Amino acid sequence: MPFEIVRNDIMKMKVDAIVNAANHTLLGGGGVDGAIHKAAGPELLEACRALGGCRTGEAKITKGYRLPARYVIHTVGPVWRGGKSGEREQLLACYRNSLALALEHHCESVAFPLISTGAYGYPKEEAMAAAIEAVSAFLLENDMTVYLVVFGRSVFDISRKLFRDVQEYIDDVYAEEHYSSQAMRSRRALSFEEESFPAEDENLYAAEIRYDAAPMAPKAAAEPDWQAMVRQTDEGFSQTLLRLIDEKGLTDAQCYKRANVDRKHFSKIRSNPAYQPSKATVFAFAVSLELTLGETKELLRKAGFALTHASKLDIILEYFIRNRNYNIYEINEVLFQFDQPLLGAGAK
Ligand code: AR6
Repeated sequence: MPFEIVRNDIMKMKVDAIVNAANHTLLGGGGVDGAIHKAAGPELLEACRALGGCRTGEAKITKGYRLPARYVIHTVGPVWRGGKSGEREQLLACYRNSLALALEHHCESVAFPLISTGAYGYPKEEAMAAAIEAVSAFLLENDMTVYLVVFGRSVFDISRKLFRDVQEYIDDVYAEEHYSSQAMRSRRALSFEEESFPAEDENLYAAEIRYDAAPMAPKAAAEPDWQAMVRQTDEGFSQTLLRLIDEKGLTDAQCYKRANVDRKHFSKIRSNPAYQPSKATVFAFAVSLELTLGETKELLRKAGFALTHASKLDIILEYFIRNRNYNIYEINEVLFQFDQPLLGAGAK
């Protein structure tokens, strides 16, 4: 589970380190800072006194004392002054420096609050984007499980335009699905009455057929390689995945990191030709390999699934793949907002 966005109280996270949104003094305050000091006990304050404060963007570490976490990483986020005073760079530095300290202390899991988005006034949408950027860059180079912990649903405010676009897409596809199933029902009724389909009724299926025939990989003009095709038909999910990784010129590590899948999970897939992934895992690899919609359907089929417009998860993924947006963290933001399972992180 390399990166997960969770809705929780950071104090409840069972991780090696939690990050504190502190101030320059490191001597406690309100918000997350107040809650951490209260739960960790006076020993934390003692340890913080010895640190001599902390500058904006920097990070310092103490033990967790009475907290379940072994460590607290204290970082000082920027105060929002309109965005033209280097706030974004400072916020990115908070995440980078905190993660570097966690790595130095051999932490396998870290939980961050949305730094600066409370008392310091940083707009949540932009703070979330910066957090995602810093954490995902770090995870491309390092193995760690990182949680971004948001407090309450309204805090999780994804890019409004993206959200609106996805919502419109879902509405359109649902409408179309509804129309198709109505058409299907009337057609079934007809067939029951007449025992056969009138030819002119075929266009009732047009919408569905058009979807199924959507973008496939361009076909080569040359004779098909039948042996290769037969070989590919027999392939299971794992074999297909490994072949695609090679074809796309990726290493295994690049592929599973981009899929937000951890190494252990990937090696299970690798070593078991009969591995049965969840649908979300198949989508995670489709995104990491930047597959077309046609290729995605094929990979789903290998795992025993079909792309369906009856599922929001499928429609959302279809939206991103059609728009060739393969940013898994952005996709996960949207899935989170729509209460759908996230890709990679924690999925089978
Ligand atoms: N778990 C997860 N998130 C939380 C929790 C919690 N228990 N409590 C609050 N948040 P803030 P800042 C969210 O104000 O903006 C302190 O006084 C909260 O909704 O804690 O960096 C320090 O001493 C918000 O989205 O930190 C500093 O003086 C986010 O955590 C100053 O506040 C951060 O809110 C730092 O301000």
